[in-house]
Amino acid sequence: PKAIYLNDYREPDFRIDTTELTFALEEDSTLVSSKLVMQRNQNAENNAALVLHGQELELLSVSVDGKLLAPEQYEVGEETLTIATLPERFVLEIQNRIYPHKNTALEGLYRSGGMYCTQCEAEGFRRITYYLDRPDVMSVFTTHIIADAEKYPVMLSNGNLIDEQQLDGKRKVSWHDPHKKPAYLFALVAGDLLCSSDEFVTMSGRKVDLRIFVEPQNIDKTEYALDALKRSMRWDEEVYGREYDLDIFMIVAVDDFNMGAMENKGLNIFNSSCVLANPATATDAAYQRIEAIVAHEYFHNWSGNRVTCRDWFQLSLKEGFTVFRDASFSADMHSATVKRIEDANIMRTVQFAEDGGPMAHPVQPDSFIEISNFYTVTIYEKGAEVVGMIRKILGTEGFRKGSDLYFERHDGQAVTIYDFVAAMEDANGVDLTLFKRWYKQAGTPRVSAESVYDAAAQTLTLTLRQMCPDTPGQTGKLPMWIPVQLGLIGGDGQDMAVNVEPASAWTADSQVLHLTEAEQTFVFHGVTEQPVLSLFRDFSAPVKVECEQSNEELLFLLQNDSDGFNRWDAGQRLMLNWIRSAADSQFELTDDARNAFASLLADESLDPAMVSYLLTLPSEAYIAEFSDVVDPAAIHKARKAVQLALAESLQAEFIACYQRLRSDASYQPVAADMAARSLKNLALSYWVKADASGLQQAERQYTAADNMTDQMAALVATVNSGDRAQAQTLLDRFYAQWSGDALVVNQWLSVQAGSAEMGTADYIRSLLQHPAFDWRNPNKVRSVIGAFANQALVHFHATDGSGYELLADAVLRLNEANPQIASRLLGPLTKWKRLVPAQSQLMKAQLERIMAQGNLSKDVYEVVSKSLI
Ligand code: B3K
Ligand code: ZN
Repeated sequence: PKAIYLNDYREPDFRIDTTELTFALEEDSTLVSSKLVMQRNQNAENNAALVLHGQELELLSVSVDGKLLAPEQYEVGEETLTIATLPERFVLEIQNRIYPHKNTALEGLYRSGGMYCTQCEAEGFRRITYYLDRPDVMSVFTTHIIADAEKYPVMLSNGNLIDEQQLDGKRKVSWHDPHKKPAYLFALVAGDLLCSSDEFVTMSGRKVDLRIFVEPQNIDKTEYALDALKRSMRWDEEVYGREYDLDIFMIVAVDDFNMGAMENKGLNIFNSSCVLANPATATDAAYQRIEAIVAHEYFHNWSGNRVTCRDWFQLSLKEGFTVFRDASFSADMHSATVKRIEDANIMRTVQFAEDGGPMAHPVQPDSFIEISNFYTVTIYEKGAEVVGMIRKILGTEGFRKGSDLYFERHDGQAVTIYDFVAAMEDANGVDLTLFKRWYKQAGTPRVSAESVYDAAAQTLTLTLRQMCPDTPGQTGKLPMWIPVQLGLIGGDGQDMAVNVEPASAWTADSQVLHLTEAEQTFVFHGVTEQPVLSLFRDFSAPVKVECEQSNEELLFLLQNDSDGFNRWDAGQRLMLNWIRSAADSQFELTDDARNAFASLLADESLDPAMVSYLLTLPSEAYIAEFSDVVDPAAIHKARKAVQLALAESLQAEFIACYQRLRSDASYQPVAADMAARSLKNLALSYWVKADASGLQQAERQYTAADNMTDQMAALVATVNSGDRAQAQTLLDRFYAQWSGDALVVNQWLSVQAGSAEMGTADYIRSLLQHPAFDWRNPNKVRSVIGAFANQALVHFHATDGSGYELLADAVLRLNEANPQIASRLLGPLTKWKRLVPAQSQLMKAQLERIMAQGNLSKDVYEVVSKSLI
C-alpha cells in the first residue's frame, strides 16, 4: 500500500456539471446507470486522460455522447477506469452492477436488515459507480430508484422528490438535489420503513418538513431526536445566522453502521444507537449523545456541505469546526462547565494518548495510506479545540464575524483549513500566522509554570515555558501560540484584579495571557498578598500543564476557584496525587479532604451534575497518561484503594445525598433531571462499595426503575460491587426483560465486557458465543471487543497476554470483512511502547502476528506497520 501526500494535490482535470443516477434494486444485485455531463477544466492539459475511481464494480458498458465505446477505447484498472481520448465537453454514460448483499465493509451501497442504505464518506461512492470521487468535484445530482413496490415502499435520496411512477409491480421514484455536492454526500435508502414527521419554520418564514424513518418496531423512539433537530435548527439560526436550505430534512436509522452518523445532504443516515431513544430503553448519556450527534450532522449542512473540503487532508475543516459547534450547542442546552469537563477528559485521555503514540498526526495531516484511519480524535476533538482557541483569541463577536465571512466567501466551494483561518484573520484584522502551527505540528505541548511572589513590590512574576515532544516524522517543533486563561486567587477565595506586563500579552476581557515563545516571563502588578494560581481555566488550550501545587493549594482551588473547570481539575489533580501515593494499596483521607468533599456533597446550591464530576475519580486511562511506564495492574489497585477510602469515609454523606435526590416524578430527559440522576447514581456507586445495604438499595432501585438510566446505573453498580452472584441475578433478569431490543442488549453486553469484575478474556470469548452477538454488526463488536480493550484494562492487560491475543484474533477476523472496524479496534495495542516491559513484549508479539498475515487491508496495514516502527 502506498501513501498519498498533501503536497501532491492537483486540481481535477475534469468537472461533472450534472450527475443522473438510476438504481435498479434487484433480488441479488443492483444495476447502476450513470449519466454524467462533463467538461474539461481550463487549467487541464488538452490531452489529459479522464481517470475515474471505482472499486469492486462489474462494468457493463461505457458510452460517450451516445456512442458505445469498444473495450480498447478505455482501460479498466484495479481501482480506476481510464478514457484517453475525449472532447472538451461530453456526456459520459456508464452501466455497472454491484452486489449490496455481499457488502460487509458497509461502505458504498449495502444491506442492513431488510433495507438498502449507503455510506459514501470518504471514498465509498467509488463502490457504487465509476466517478471522480473526490470532494472538490461537485455536481448537481438527480437519482432514480426502481424497486419492488411492496418490499421497498420507502425510497429516498438527497433533495426533493420530483417524480413517482408505477411500473408493473415495481415503483420508480426520482429525487433531485438542487445544491451542488461532492459524491461523498450522496445517499440512497430503500426499505419498509415508518416515519415520524414534524415541521420547522425557518427564520425567513419557510416551512421545512422534518422526517425520521425507522423500522416499524422503533417508531416509538423518534420523539427526542426530532425535538433535538428542531432545537439545533433554531440554535444555528440564532448563534451562527445559518438557515436550512431545502424544503425537507430526513433522518434514517440503520442498525449496521460503521460510525455514529453521516451528514448526507438532506438525508442524514444514523447508526440507530445514535438516534433512537425512549425512557425505558435509553440512558441519560444516550439521550445526550443523540442530541449532540443530531446537532452535529445538522450543523454540517453549513460547515461541511455548503462549504466543503478541497481534499481529505482538510477533513478537520469540517469536522473540527462542526464538533466545536455541537459542543457549544450542548453547552447551551446543559451545563457549559460539565460539557467542558467531558471534552477535556476525552482530550486528556484519548487524544493525548494518540498524540503520544505511533499514529500521532497533525490536525492537517501531510500524508495517509487509508483516509478512513484519519477520522480520529485529533482531527475531530483537537481540531475543535483549535477552533475554540481562535474564539478565545478573537472573542465571541470577532469569531462570529469571522464565521460569517467564511460562509459568505466560500458558500458552494471546496476549501482548505487555511481559507477558514484567513476568513477569521480578515474579519478581525488579526495575523494568525503563528497560530497556524497548531494545524501542522502533531504532539501535545507541555507548559511548565513557575512563579515568584514579591510581597514588598506586590508583584507576582510568572515564567511559562513550552515544549512539544517529537512525534513520528516530526522533530524540533516550534513554539505555538497558547492562550492561557488564568486567575490569581486571594486568601478570601476571590479573584484578584491584576495588571500584567507586558500589557500586549494580556487580554483583560477574557483574562487570557498569550504565550507565543518557548519561554516568557510576565509580571502581575497590584498583587496584595501571596495568591493561589489558577492556570488554563476553562481548559483554554489542549496542553499538558506542569505546575507544582501542594495538596493544600489543590484543596483550596477545589473549594474556591470561580472557574468551574479548574475546580474540577484541582480535584482530579488531588485524587491523582492520592492514587500515586496509594501504591501499596493503602490509603486514608485527611480530615480536611474528607470535610471538603462532604461539604460538596451536601451543597444544594451546586449543580448536581458538576458535583458528580467533582467526586468521580480519574479513569485508569487518564492515570496511565501520567506514568512514564504504565503498569495497569498497579494503577487498578491503587485507584480502587482510593475509591474504597472515599466510599467508607463519606458513606453517610453519600447515603444522604442519594436519599435527597431520589424522585418519584416520572422520567423526563431534561437537563435538571439528568443532573440530579447523575449525582444520585454516583452516590449509589460509592454506597455499594461501602457496605451491603448499598447492594440492597441497588436492587430496590433496579426493580422500581421506570427508566433505563436508573435501571442501568443499578445494574452497573451491582456488577462493579464484586458480588458475582448478585451481579449474575440482575444480568439474567435484565436479559430476560430486554432480549428483544438490540440496542438494549448491546448495553447489556458492554456492561459485562467493560467490567473489571467480569471482563476477563475467557468471559469475553463466552460472550462472543452468545446468541446476542453478531460479528457483522459494528455496534455489537464495539459493545464487546471495544468495551473490553478500552475499559476492562486490567483484563485486557492480563499478564498471560490473553487479552492481547483476543484483540488480535478479532482484528484478523474482521480484516477482510470490515477493514474500518478492524483497524479501529487496534487502538489499544498501538500503545505497546508505554507499558511495563513484560506486557509491552506481549503486545508487540500480537502486532507482529497480525503483520505476518498476508492480505492485510490498507486500513489494518497502515496502523500495524506504523505501530511497529
Ligand atoms: N462525516 C461522518 C464521518 C464519516 C466517516 C467515514 N469513514 C460523520 C461525521 O463526522 O459527522
Ligand atoms: Zn462530522
